[in-house]
Amino acid sequence: MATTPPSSTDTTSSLGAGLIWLDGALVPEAQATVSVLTHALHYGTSVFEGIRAYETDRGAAVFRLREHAQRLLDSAKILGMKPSWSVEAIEQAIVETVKANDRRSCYVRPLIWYGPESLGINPARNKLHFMVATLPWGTYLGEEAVRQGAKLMTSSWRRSSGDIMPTKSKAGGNYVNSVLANSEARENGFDEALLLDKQGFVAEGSGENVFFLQGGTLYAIAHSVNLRGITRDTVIQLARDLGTPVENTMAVRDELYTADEVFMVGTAAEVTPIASIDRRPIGPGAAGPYSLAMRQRYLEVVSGKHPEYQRWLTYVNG
Ligand code: PPE
Repeated sequence: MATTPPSSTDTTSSLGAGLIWLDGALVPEAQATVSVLTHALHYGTSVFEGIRAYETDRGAAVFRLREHAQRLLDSAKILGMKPSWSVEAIEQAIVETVKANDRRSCYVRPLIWYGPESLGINPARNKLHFMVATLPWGTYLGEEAVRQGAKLMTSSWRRSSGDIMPTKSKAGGNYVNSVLANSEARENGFDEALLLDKQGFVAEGSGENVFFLQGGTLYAIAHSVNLRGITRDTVIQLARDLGTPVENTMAVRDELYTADEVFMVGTAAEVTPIASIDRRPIGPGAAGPYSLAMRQRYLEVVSGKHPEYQRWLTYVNG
């Protein structure tokens, strides 16, 4: 039966990304397409970042750009990729893309991936490509989850261990683990998944790091399989500057059940209070006061309201 092949634009839905940086040029979203034989599409051989730019009094500012650009290159290095882009070139592409789309605030998604030069597992002959997209993106787990606290479910999927997947790399393939855990939680009526390691220690959310408050001390879940969270680092510094004692810790899930408060952090999730885990209310079963205050503080800092944290902001208009 003769069929008409769809044109590339028929299969491209618009996410409102506008102009996308693709290998050195800004192209409209509908034209920023790749071959179906792209190595990364078959084997997950890509590395990415999630960054946010926020509206400030001086126009859009990218939050902690250097740390994100450096982590992108670290992720590539872990996979054995040899990108030719410097950290400065990556930063510049990001700033240019935010500027070109005249964004006041947005989510920024850079991606480095192996192209279609050969099919088969070994990527030695595949070229690396680099793109940056900027998207309008609101609260990650929904407005209600932020206001009332999100409902977490311990996932039946365990966090990949470091001897199976390179979990410090933000590699596309690693995210199958997160997709499975998050989908399971959503299909069961929860907002987000909490992943444990094989021994039952709390690792992280499908896309967030975890904190809990107990007796006035803030505990930052520390687990070597977790992504080195930039928001986690930000929140630790903000908490210490506010005089809250902070400790890095491993924890099992029942320590979270009985905590005074639990919250999750990430570039997309920002600071999201947790109301319940596995249907057990955390504290009063609503967003806790410390979590809400930290969320507020974080949103002020990222939008340039506190001069002492200006070093974390890159203003796209200079
Ligand atoms: N753990 C994981 C597994 C993770 O994906 C993220 C970010 C974090 C922790 C927090 O890291 P940081 O953003 O540096 O504070 N998750 C990104 C992807 C979200 C998505 O849906 O895609 C993000 O928040 O941008």
